[in-house]
Amino acid sequence: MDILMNMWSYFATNILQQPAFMIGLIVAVGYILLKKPWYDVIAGVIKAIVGYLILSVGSSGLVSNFRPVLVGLKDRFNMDAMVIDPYFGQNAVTVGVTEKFGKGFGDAMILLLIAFIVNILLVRFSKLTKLRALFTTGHVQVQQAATAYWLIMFALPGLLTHNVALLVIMAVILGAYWAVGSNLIIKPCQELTDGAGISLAHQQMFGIAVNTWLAEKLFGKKKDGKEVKKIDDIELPGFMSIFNENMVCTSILMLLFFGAILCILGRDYLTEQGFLAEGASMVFYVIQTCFYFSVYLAILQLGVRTFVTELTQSFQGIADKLLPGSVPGVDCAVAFGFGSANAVPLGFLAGFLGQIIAIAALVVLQSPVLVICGFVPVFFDNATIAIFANEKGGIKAALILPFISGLCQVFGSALIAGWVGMAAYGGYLGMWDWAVVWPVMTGVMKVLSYVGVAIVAIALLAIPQLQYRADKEGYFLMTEDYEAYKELKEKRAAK
Ligand code: ASC
Repeated sequence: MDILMNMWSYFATNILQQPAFMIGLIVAVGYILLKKPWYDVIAGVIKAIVGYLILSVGSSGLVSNFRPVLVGLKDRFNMDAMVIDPYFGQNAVTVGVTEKFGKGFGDAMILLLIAFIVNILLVRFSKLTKLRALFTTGHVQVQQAATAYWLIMFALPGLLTHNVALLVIMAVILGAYWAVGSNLIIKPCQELTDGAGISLAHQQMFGIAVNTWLAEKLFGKKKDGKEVKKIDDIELPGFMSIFNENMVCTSILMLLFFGAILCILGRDYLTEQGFLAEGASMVFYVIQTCFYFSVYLAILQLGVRTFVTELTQSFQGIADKLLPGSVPGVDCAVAFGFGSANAVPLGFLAGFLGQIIAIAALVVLQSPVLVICGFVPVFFDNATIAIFANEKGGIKAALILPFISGLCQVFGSALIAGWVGMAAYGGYLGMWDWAVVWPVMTGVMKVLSYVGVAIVAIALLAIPQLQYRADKEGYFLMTEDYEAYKELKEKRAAK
């Protein structure tokens, strides 16, 4: 048993929680199943791992550069507030879970393994479950397992003394959430990437589904058949035309935005914290810091281009032999390699505006829980939502929907984190699904106990059934043969 536990722990730490190696493993298995020569397998695996590591350099560069800037506001003004950010959320669980529930953090990692197995099984039996997507984003799974661990223990305190039952219930709910969420957005992902055969497995999957739907319903093609104006269709006149270039647009917007925040933080604070060297030029420090935003975005997009092709091709082996008709779910930053590049800074700024207004409302209403924007939700959620919203509803959708999403992130997080007691430990995950969907699921389970668990599980698993019913002919075709699916769609449109 010990040997097994050690093997699991080694696998979990080095592969399952490290998306680059998880993707590498998937590519290896896929190519081996496709009977590729060994040297092609090695080349593919290396490209996939290096590509994913490049993506991680981009996304962690963004996180480590810009998170302290936002969190700095809290220190600078001595605010007693909770930060909505996955890393702060995970930290709150690590610090608080023993005090609050008398449990260690270790169980959350066992929960991760069982939930992942639930995800694989649900996809393996896709004929029955209609689920087609496998979650591969390990670092996100760790953060979610930690938060789910807390939320479910809060909802079902009677289970605290029944370890096995507790873990099984958690794993079923979390594993179903992963499989159902990632499956839910296969169609918009296939449309965005023109059939790359991937979905997203992150923290705003329901958020993407809801906002894509709203974008189409509220802002989509009008009855007169006129196409909506997407971000890239807009030709800006005169000097404004420089904004059409993504790198220029992002750099200028970030210079205005983060430049203002850096100035508010002030030279003294920045030097004190070690961001700015003693005696260095503040002007050039601000310019360089803000331009790094575009640098990391460019790196991130290079990473996406490097590994997505390998993953798409190799996954065919897994989809043919092991998990029929399935696709891998990957990091939301992959969306930044597709669609309109300018949707990224615009969605971010619209979401930020929403969050700031929501925070001001919490202050005015004297809410017992105050919130500080975390960089990860405000950027990665809202930029991703803007990309999908722009595809269906154009620029208006790409601005308005992330704005509303910013409101949801703050209000939803304040509500749930205050209620379950996580706010007292300084952080909550704060991403869209965890600010909107999980609070509802937690509420249902808290009020109805085991009946609530059954309702949540059944409701989740019913979603893919409804999706399948809505398009029986196209449902599996869109993952198995996207070209044929497009023909089917054209035929339908012609009718
Ligand atoms: C998260 C998280 C990150 C980012 C990254 C985006 O939720 O924990 O580090 O989003 O995955 O690429």
